[in-house]
Amino acid sequence: MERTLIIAKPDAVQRGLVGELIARFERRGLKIVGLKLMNVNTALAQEHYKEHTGKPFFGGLVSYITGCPVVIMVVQGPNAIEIARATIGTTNPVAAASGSIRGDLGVSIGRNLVHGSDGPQSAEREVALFFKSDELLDYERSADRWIFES
Ligand code: D4T
Repeated sequence: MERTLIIAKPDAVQRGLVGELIARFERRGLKIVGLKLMNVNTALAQEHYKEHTGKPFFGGLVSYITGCPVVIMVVQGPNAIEIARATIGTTNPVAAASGSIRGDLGVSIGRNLVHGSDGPQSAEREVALFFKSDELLDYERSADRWIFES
């Protein structure tokens, strides 16, 4: 069982695609265990994207993610990280497969709609950046945990 951080980025919020994005993760079978609408401040954005510090697109990326509200989610399920990344599609929407969020709804790498953690360590780090532990549901103890049983 894994948890991963998903961000519906400012362009997704502005384009009214939050419901569409949430629906795709839900329909895929992942369970929402945390959800909030928020403004990301510069310090949080720089921390979240710290692996990209110094890259040519870093400044634009930080101003983009801090410019308008975002919707942040934690989704959970077996292999949630890889499944969420496949649901999202490759970083550049130009190359993203049809059927993925970016392949169906995106056109530009700088406005690629959605973020998903890229591995177990980044998922753990990013979930902790955006959520306190008491803001997350514990599905393994909840009444509908049966949905993940095989
Ligand atoms: P995120 O992190 O937003 O889910 O995207 P990815 O995991 O798919 O891609 P990434 O970390 O390599 O890039 C982070 C973020 O930076 C933007 N970006 C990236 C950009 O504007 N220009 C670029 O050349 C690259 C590589 C898009 C996503």
